[in-house]
Amino acid sequence: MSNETLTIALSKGRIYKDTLPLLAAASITPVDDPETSRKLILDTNLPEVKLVVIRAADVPTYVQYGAADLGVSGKDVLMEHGGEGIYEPLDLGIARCKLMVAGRPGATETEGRLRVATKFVNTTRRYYAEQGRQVEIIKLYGSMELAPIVGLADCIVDLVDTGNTLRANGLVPLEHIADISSRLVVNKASMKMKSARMKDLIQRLAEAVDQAAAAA
Ligand code: PRT
Ligand code: MG
Repeated sequence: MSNETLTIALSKGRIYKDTLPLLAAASITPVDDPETSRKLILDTNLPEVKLVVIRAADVPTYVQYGAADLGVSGKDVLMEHGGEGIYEPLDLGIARCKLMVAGRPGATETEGRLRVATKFVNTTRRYYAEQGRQVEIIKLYGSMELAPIVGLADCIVDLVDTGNTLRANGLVPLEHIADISSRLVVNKASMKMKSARMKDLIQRLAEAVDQAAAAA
């Protein structure tokens, strides 16, 4: 996109919903609704600001390669991506949850090599490597909670918010890996090339986050 444009990458669902009020406080309102529109690039009230709406796991990649100048991404997704080519200037404090090991009570007390099902393969490998524990990691793309029930794995590494999903499946949280919230991420080259406008937008979003925190 043109050098005049600032492109912000977002995912549908909770990140979009929670980012909207922060954008509004920074005087940016989308013209189209991504939940109903089939457009992948959404116009905003500001002609020089566009939104691209993509899968959550793709946001860091768009920002890394400069296809988007900025993005909003869960810390879980950033930990898994690795953060190459990306700055993370601001914790937006939205879409909070915890990354946890979960399973049946006592599931991790096994003698043998632990089998861990997750979509967070890199983060899980790092977590157990730091503890010097040998585990077998089984990559899944969703519904991790099913894996211990059907004997595919001893435990899972997944996001937990209320804990209702775990409880409904007879599982409990066992180990806390990380507190998760969504972060503003920015492309390193955009930060240099479009410095003034990027800094202005980051500053406005930071103020919006402070106001939201003060109101909570
Ligand atoms: O759904 P899709 O495959 O398109 O992508 P996604 O799952 O990455 O997107 P989305 O919108 O579901 O999640 C986007 C981001 O929201 C995540 O990357 C997290 O940073 C954040 N977030 C916050 C959560 C949750 N809370 C959350 N509870 N993401 C997922 N969950 C899921 C969790 O995986 C589990 O299945 O909700 C379930 C647990 O919730 P509780 O309340 O029952 O504990
Ligand atoms: Mg999801």
